[in-house]
Amino acid sequence: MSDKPVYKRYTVTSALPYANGPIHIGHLAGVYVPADIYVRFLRMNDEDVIFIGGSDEHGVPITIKAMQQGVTPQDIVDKYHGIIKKSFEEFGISFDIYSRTSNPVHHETASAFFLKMYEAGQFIEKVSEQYYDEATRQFLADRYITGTCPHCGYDKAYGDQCEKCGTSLNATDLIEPKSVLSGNKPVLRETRHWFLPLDQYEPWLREWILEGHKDDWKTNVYGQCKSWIDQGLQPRAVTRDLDWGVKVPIDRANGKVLYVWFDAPIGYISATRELTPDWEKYWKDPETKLVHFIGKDNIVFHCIIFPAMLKAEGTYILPENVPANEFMNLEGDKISTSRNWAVWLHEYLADFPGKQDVLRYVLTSAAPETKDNDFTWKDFQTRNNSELVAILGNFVNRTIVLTHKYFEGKVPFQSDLNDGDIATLSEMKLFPGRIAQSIHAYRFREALAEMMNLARLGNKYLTDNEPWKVFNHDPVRVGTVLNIALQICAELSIVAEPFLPFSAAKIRNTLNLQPFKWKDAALLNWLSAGQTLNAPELLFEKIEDAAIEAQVQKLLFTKLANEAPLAKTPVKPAKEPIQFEDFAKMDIRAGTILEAEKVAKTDKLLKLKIDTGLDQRTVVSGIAKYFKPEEIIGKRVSILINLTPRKLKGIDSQGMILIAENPDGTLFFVTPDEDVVNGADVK
Ligand code: B3M
Ligand code: ZN
Repeated sequence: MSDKPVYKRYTVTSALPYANGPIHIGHLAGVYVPADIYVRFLRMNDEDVIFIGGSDEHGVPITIKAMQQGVTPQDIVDKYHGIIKKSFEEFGISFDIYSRTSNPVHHETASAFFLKMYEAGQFIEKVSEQYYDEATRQFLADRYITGTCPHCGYDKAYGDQCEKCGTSLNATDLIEPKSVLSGNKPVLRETRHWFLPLDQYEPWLREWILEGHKDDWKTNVYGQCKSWIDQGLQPRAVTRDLDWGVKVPIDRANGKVLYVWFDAPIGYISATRELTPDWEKYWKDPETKLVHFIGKDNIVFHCIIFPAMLKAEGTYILPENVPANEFMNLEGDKISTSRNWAVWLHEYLADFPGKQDVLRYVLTSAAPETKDNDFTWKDFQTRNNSELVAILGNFVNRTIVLTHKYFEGKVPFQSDLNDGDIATLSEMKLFPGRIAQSIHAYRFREALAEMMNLARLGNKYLTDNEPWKVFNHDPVRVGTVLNIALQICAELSIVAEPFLPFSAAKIRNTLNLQPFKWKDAALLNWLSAGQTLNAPELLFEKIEDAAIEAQVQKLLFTKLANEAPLAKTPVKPAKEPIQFEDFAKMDIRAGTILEAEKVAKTDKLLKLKIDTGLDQRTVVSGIAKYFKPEEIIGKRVSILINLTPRKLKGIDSQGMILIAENPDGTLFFVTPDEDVVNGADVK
């Protein structure tokens, strides 16, 4: 493959995260770090590239969260848009624009897009039956409805998708559907919606994807597309009965909005319009390469639905590639916002300030490029300590420190080269091309590994030449060695830039270099003799066991908190609150069962004689099914003694003994401790 791109410019998008929660390592590993590496690399190649991001501020998860918190959806998206945007900035995700779909320009763009398709007759208008909640008087779209997945039996599947098995669902597929709003079983009611007839695009999709992108799309992406297409595509509703979203711009659609997955990808276009008046060339010129970075759960939307929309609209280019990643798990478990099973970026930075590049490095080395992968804190520590610190940091630091020690911080002369020097210099030349090739092919793990191999080459060069042993008898030779080692540092500052932008800048600062272009990476003489260096800056530092244990501990607490309620059998919900006076009216005493016998002609009742400390009285209790009379004689009980006596089967019952009932129906006495005497007050 050649390094030379055939396109004039690039439009690179990254999935718009829902503004209903902060960002975690899964987002970063799957989408934003790879997209950022790609874009930084293209910029260093002087490509005309725009990098588009933004918050997805519509959709049911947002309105549900607002409802749960008693605030407006706008409050929710304002809050999380701010948090998300800040996290991206802190981690050096270098968007040209980070926009949001609640912006007016987006509403206009999405509206116009729909209208153009509508006027060209590209939707099917259909009255169909949808679930409706009679208690709250509204239709239940997508996540407003939950139930059991017909495919895997998971009982918390949503009306649009089962998160357990990943199947995309229609609400009417769910077994035992339930409204999220009222908890009631919804009813079916007729409502009018507009559908994108995806089935009509099938022949075109087959040709465009299954034939056209067989060799250049990742196998995971291609495979998912093929399976969608082979299963047969169905018309898909692009409108919803909701009041949060982009209003459907036709009169008869009063009160309906566009389906979030219709408007969100148009958000890429809106953001570009917001970025530049010259936006059209990034979306309409066939010499522009459009690349979508996404996670695997968004493949169908970016490879099938959005392209069908773009094709239908007619004036837009199509994605040239959609390098979707699989999922990053955390310590063996799927990352989950609702279970708080995640490493949140803002929390990471609070615990590891200044270590953005460490996380970028670890997430790229373990990126889920072809299959799901696991993030573990142990691995994080090892990669930091044995790779970043021991290889990259150590090499750069040794080189700079030795230069300060032997040559007063000035780049020494390169004199006669021996075979080892020549071999090293010619090897150095190969790295930029190899790394570029991997980046062009979206193989970022491989590209990063090559970058580290350059640092390894540097370390080996220093170790082979041992300048610290040579200086005494041959300072000129040491000058040559350190000159070459410094050139490797300079090369590293260039090729590390897409992956580790903060550290690359530190190396440049130390070497007193300006940012380079990628093509300069093959120069080999970035530093001239006599140039002054700055003092070394700390690139990476060892992460101690205690810091890692603290993170593992934090996750352990999360796990315990998640498991505790699951371990218990469901118990009865709490009753209405009462006042203390209500409780204080009850006179409960510790007592002992003296006699017990079955009440004739019933199988439920036992007649008990109880010593209450005040008297011996008769109580009739409905526990005969659970206790044999002979077994309970002598048992300690708690007894309510001031309950108005009542007659049961002709016997006066003068009180009630307290029983604890398990959710499975088994009964137990509420037994006072043995030191508690009969008649003691229970309160
Ligand atoms: N907000 C879904 C997600 O975060 C969605 C992506 C939209 S990209 C146009 O998985
Ligand atoms: Zn399922």
